Amino acid sequence: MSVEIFDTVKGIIAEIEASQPANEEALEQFRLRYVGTKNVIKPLFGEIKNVPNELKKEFGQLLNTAKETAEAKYAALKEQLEGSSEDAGAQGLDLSAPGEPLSLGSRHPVAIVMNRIIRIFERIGFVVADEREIEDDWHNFTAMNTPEDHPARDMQDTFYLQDSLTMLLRTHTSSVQARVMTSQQPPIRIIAPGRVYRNETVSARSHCQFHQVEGLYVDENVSFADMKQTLLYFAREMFGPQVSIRLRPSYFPFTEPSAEMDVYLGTATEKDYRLTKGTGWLEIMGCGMVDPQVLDNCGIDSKKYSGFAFGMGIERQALRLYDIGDIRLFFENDVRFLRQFAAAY
Ligand code: 2U9
Repeated sequence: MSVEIFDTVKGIIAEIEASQPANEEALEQFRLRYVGTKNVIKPLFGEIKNVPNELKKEFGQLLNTAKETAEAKYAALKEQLEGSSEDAGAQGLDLSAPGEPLSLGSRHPVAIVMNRIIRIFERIGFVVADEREIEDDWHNFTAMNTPEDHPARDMQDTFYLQDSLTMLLRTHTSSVQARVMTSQQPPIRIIAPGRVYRNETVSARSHCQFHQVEGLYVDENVSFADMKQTLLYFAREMFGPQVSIRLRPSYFPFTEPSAEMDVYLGTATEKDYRLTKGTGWLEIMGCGMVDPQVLDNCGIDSKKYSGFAFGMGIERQALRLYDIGDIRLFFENDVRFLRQFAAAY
């Protein structure tokens, strides 16, 4: 019996010490329970008579401690709560006032264009592949048929990591496809959107960082005709069902044959005339059949499989779409510029 009653009082002291009433109502509950005329400590004084004589003194002291702890804590809490509302009042704060409304953000124009391109390819089964921006030169260059003496590897073009001859900031998202091809076998149908870096002087027309979307399709019997139809579908989804496309011969180290794709927008509007320099044709991407050597480099049997690939720069498209005159605006993140773009995705 005596041990139990000691534990009860100790439990009350612990409860008092742990209480943290956050407002006046909770403080009043605290007062009623531990300090008021019907507090939980008072009736325990009546128990002194039941405690063995040799423990009476200790029990009495414990009860006094409980009482004093409750009173001291109540006084401190009261001062704290009153003080904080007085402080707020003194500073002219109205704690009951509603908060500042949060304004909705808007998507970055580069993200809007990139997401639109991604959605178009996702609808025909392409899957987004996401990878690292710091790459090794094998995935960025060697696998992509860009040998060690190729000018694209020059210090002027590529940001190498300090003191490293092999680690760099990727110069294109092709390294993503190289990583996918070395880790899985066809069928492969991916798009690789992302930021890339080139060591170029920043101006209104070019920047040391920009975004690309590249695509890759590898399977048995993939032909140039498959590529042409896929890219025609893309052009019509992006620019409208009336557009046509043309492919002009080009060169990339990783595709053979290679082509540039133009979209025919016409010259009906003044903007179309200006964008296409009066020709009606707008250049939008590079493409080609994946060079069999690139497939072999990545461990895919080029006798069994073939594929096509394409790549486009996003900033260039966004500049045209929104009639923006300076690429640097995309990277300054001035909200007066950014807040002008609203999009559902
Ligand atoms: C693999 C094989 C081939 C990706 C391709 C282009 C053509 C292209 C440029 C457009 C403007 C880059 O943003 S830009 O500067 N890209 O013209 N890119 S084919 O070819 C690949 C990719 C991965 C494994």
